[in-house]
Amino acid sequence: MGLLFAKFWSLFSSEEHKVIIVGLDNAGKTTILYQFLMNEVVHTSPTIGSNVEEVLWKNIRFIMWDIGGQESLRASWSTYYSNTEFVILVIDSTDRERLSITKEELYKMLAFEDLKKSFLLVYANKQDLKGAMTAAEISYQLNLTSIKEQGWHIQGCCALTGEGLYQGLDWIGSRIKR
Ligand SMILES: Nc1nc2c(ncn2[C@@H]2O[C@H](COP(=O)(O)OP(=O)(O)O)[C@@H](O)[C@H]2O)c(=O)[nH]1
Ligand SMILES: [Mg+2]
Repeated sequence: MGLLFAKFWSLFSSEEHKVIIVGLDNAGKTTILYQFLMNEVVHTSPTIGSNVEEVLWKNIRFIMWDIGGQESLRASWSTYYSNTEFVILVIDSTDRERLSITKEELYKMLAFEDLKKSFLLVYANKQDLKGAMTAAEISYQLNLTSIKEQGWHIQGCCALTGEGLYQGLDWIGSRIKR
């Protein structure tokens, strides 16, 4: 009953929060987006280069863009930035070689005017795999403490089981003024 009412109520609360999910290819972005949808499925429309879905979490309505991470697509990330409240950066925690590329892309992204007021959630994904870097290690490698303009948070997770994903969403929820 409570859930039904929450769903009903959300139909009237029109406020949407735009989220973009970025990261290199194979990081786990699409897996994460579809884990969120198992919670509340509203709408699906795959497009070339990105997936966009509406996700309802604790009465908060998110529009989440899962943006392709292949090298050829990264240049177009900036076309998704306007009105973005939250950036979710997904990292394959076993991919040590490409962490520096992620770092480069991250700081390029944060320099955009459109993202100056957004919040950054970093998912240190694939924590289930042997040899995965910890969230603390990734935070250090990415030099997250140097980020002053945007509020940020890092969360270890496993997209396959969903572990850690909702702690991340809870942090996002805590940044929303209501
Ligand atoms: N072991 C493990 N594999 C994962 C995890 N998350 C994603 N994967 C796998 O990594 C591959 C890439 O995932 P995908 O979501 O397509 O990555 P994307 O390119 O960032 O969208 C797939 O084979 C996933 O099943 C995880 O937490 N643990
Ligand atoms: Mg994908």
